[in-house]
Amino acid sequence: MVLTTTAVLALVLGLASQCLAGGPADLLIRSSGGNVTTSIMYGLMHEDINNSGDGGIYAELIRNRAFQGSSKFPSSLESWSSINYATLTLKKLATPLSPALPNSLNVAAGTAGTKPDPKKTKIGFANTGYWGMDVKVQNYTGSFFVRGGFEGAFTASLQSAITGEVFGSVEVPGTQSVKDGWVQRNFTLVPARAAPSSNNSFAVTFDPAGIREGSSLDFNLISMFPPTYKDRPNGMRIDIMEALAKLNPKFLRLPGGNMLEGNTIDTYWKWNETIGPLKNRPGMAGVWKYQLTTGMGLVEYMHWCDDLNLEPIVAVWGGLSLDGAYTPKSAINTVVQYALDEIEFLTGAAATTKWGAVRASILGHDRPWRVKYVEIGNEDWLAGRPTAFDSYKQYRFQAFQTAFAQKYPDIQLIASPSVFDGMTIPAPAAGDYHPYLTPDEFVAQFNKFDRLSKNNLTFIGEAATVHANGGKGWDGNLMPNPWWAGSVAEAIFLLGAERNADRIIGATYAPGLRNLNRWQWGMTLMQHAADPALTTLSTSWHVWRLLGNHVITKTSPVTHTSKAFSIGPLYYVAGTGEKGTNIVKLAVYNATEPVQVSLQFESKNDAKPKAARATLTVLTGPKDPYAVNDSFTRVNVVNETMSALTADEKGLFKFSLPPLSVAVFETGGEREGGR
Ligand SMILES: *[C@@H]1O[C@H](CO)[C@@H](O)[C@H](O)[C@H]1NC(C)=O
Ligand SMILES: *[C@@H]1O[C@H](CO)[C@@H](O)[C@H](O)[C@H]1NC(C)=O
Ligand SMILES: *[C@@H]1O[C@H](CO)[C@@H](O)[C@H](O)[C@H]1NC(C)=O
Ligand SMILES: *[C@@H]1O[C@H](CO)[C@@H](O)[C@H](O)[C@H]1NC(C)=O
Ligand SMILES: *[C@@H]1O[C@H](CO)[C@@H](O)[C@H](O)[C@H]1NC(C)=O
Ligand SMILES: *[C@@H]1O[C@H](CO)[C@@H](O)[C@H](O)[C@H]1NC(C)=O
Ligand SMILES: *[C@@H]1O[C@H](CO)[C@@H](O)[C@H](O)[C@H]1NC(C)=O
Ligand SMILES: CC(=O)N[C@H]1CO[C@H](CO)[C@@H](O)[C@@H]1O
Ligand SMILES: CC(=O)N[C@H]1CO[C@H](CO)[C@@H](O)[C@@H]1O
Ligand SMILES: CC(=O)N[C@H]1CO[C@H](CO)[C@@H](O)[C@@H]1O
Repeated sequence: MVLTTTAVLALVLGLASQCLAGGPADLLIRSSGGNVTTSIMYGLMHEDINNSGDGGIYAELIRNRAFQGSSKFPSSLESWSSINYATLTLKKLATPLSPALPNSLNVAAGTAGTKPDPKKTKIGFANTGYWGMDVKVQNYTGSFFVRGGFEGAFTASLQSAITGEVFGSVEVPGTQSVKDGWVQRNFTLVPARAAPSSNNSFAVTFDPAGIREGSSLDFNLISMFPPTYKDRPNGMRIDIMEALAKLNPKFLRLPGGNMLEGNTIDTYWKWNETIGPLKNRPGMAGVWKYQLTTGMGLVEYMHWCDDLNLEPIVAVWGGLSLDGAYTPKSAINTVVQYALDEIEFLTGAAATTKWGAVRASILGHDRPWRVKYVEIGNEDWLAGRPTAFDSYKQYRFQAFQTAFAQKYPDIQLIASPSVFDGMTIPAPAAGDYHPYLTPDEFVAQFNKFDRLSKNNLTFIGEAATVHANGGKGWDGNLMPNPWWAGSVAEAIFLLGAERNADRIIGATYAPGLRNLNRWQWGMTLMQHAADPALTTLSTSWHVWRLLGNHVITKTSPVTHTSKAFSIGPLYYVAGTGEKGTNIVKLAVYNATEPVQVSLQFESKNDAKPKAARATLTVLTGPKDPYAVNDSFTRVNVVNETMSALTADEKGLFKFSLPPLSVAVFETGGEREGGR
């Protein structure tokens, strides 16, 4: 960032604040006016990109656990290897485990010509996981299906992928002889000691002499989980969920963006194929170059909402795929019905609705969820434009709106384009705006939403700074990581959204997560690998966390008496919080000197405002605004300081904010701060 001409501005500013010292406040927070906010301003969005789902927040350790495939990503033995010269073959049996999982692994003793280790009697297969597996002294809950008569026991173990050292193992009883039948074998494995690194693998071995039918055994759905967040079976990784919880999010946009659309018109995210037992889930061709297990399905997303107390923003398929194909008008009602069924599956009464009954039978209980927000599609202005977008404007969105108004009139619908993408959104629906910008562009959008009319409710379902100032395009100069100047610019954009939080439903960074071993998209809130010690929180994580942890429920108008503050270098929003506190969020951009701030709360009556206390939390970054938290080293370049402030006898709070900083000022509580 170049800060040449701003030196002059800072000089002027310095003078201005000196003039004001002891005088009236630069910022006067009004006691009346303002708007009630949606109170769900900060939330989450998840897309299975770069193994952020499978191999990411979804805690499954075994990669390619059920040999799922598609025409785009054919079924394979990727991530599996043979132990002691066993012959591993991918098979499509006449009696598969289930119609959803037609492929399985056939394991036979090594064929003639190979040289099994004479000291070893057991053969088997090993899995390397998603670039390793974290091994600690804790419960690993596993299961596999096996077909074929066998006497003896299987050994399930966790071992080093480098030295072969075994950290823990468990004996799993063999199968009864069930001709052509599949038998599930469950186990709990507790390693005797922790592994020194995460470069470990999981293995299943057995003595081939125990095979009673033919000369081989078949295996499928080989799965193993470490302890999960809130102990959910088929659940989420604890460290990642904890880092997300610290953001104090209020909503989850699910199940993703491009992933919902799918690559082709018949390979969209089919909610009905992501529910129920894992053996009934075929998986799908992902849109980010890998097959998805869909182990993290619709219900798992809802559990995620339950566990973090999030408002689900359920995106339903809108009849568009990434190749630009879209559903013709004559068939749109089928697509609408499919979405209505999904909402009925989530919210319908078990006793009186078809899909509510399916939910009850799958989950074993009949509690329906409450869904207040439904988004129709994802970025319908983008793929296949202009004709696909025309179809959305002409009949696709309308068909959903008519049907939902009839069946679910209380649900707030969100169109996937926003008014800024060139769609007139028919009220009361909202639009979805996805800015991926440079820092300067974000800062320039500080007052973008001031001009939104009440009828143009907007959701910011994705946002991130992706290029340095002057950068453009998706293929060249994307930044490799969030960086401080970009994160500050995001803050300023968010303050602009919060100023208008009666018209902005909420905002979320995207994408949120990425596996460091599949670095496809630089900008993510958090990065992770198999080893939880490598989970890295970006500069943006720190900024979004600070802003998200001070919830404004009603905005307060602010008047500024210093002309220099009209638009930059200081940006701010004020309001009252959940507990009646006064909150002012501030950020400084493009200044070379610290900005002196004095702020005051307007008194309702003429009584002399009493002295009050507040806490000021300030985030600053490294000297180099392009420095990032180094992936794999967990270096945190964001510094947080908290200080206690006391107002002077006139009720003025005075403080200084460094260049490129983000701050939250919050008064002590009810009746404090001169209210
Ligand atoms: C809501 O906020 C906007 C922008 O600050 C303001 O113009 C408007 O008067 C406010 N509305 C109410 C009802 O206070
Ligand atoms: C694990 O170690 C093996 C053997 O040294 C190496 O080939 C592999 O790349 C390592 N895997 C990871 C994820 O580090
Ligand atoms: C494994 O789970 C059991 C049962 O919940 C529990 O008693 C035990 O402490 C756990 N073991 C470890 C190592 O966490
Ligand atoms: C294995 O565990 C699953 C999930 O908890 C359970 O549904 C199944 O009945 C168990 N199978 C056996 C054979 O114990
Ligand atoms: C899920 O729904 C889609 C769309 O109606 C349908 O094509 C598909 O066959 C369904 N899948 C299953 C397993 O019923
Ligand atoms: C920041 O300062 C630079 C250099 O003066 C200027 O080009 C840029 O427009 C400024 N950005 C904003 C958002 O004010
Ligand atoms: C963080 O800020 C405090 C207060 O200004 C300072 O004492 C400390 O050295 C800073 N830490 C880092 C890592 O910059
Ligand atoms: C830009 C835009 O689409 N604005 C819309 C805001 O809402 C009103 C009322 O629904 C529309 O008439 C505008 O077109
Ligand atoms: C599957 C895939 O596209 N993975 C990408 C993840 O990111 C790395 C690093 O940019 C790429 O090399 C991979 O191709
Ligand atoms: C990749 C990168 O920029 N890493 C930086 C992370 O932060 C430390 C401390 O500021 C720097 O030394 C690294 O260069």
